Amino acid sequence: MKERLKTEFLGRVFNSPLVLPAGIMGISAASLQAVSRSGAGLVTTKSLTLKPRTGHPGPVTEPFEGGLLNAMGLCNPGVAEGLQEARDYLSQADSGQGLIISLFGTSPEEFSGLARRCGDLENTFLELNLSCPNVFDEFGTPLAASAPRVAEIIRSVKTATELPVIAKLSPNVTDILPVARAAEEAGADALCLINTLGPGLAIDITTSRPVLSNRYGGLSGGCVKPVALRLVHLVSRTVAIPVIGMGGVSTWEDAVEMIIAGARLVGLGTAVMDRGMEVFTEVNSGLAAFLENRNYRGIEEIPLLEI
Ligand code: RRO
Repeated sequence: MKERLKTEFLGRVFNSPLVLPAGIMGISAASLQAVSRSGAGLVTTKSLTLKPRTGHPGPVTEPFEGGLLNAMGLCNPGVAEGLQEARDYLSQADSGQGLIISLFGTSPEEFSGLARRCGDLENTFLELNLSCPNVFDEFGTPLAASAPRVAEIIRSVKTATELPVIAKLSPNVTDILPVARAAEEAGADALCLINTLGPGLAIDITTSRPVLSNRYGGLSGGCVKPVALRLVHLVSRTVAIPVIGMGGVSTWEDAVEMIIAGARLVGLGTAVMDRGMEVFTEVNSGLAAFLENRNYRGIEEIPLLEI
């Protein structure tokens, strides 16, 4: 792995600033390991719930020009099996390969209970998914819409774990800054943004019905990149904790944009679904060449956006 790509995050040094976000190839240790081998510095599990969930019936995805609509519906094997896969992953990971376990709950007690289940893990970060846009019917508005709720959940999780806590925020709010500040004040160690945008609607013109079984789904891919860049910029200049930036990144140039906007690590999600996990190798190569051409020793020397 190229020396210049090594990136510090919350006191550890990873092989690359690139991250596999929650929801893509994050169910098994084998797939997480394969993505690490392709060059991701950190990989994230699918968001885990107390009990296994099958998710929504198909169709759960619909591509469109510029992006992808998804309403997977939080399908996951449940925290017990998810943690077994996490342990298998960790048993083979080197110190430059990080793991983020994503957790989804509906209350402070549920989140802290999930966090407690991760108690025996080392070298792991916990992500609190406060922002799934696809389970309105079951759970209502995502928690990340409310700064006080976000603070309550983070405080509760911080009492239950020593592991660093990352709050995954939603772009689907009028003002993300009060939520980001509340998360930081409550003790979040880092923020991750953005979850998918919308939700949106795709229509089947032959049936006059929604394409997705859930009717609506979150948007990801190239079309959301400008929104992600703006929010990462606003949040990263407002809080002192690091921000993991994601949303529409698929090339090394996109990754550099995200870093200039203020991201400390950069997620590639929909790009992996479009181009396979080799996208990490390609983006790492481009990023390393960029750093070398500019004589930057690492991504932290890339000048940040000042507006
Ligand atoms: O599983 C999903 O439908 C899903 C989740 Br949990 C999420 O956080 N974001 C998303 O776009 N889809």
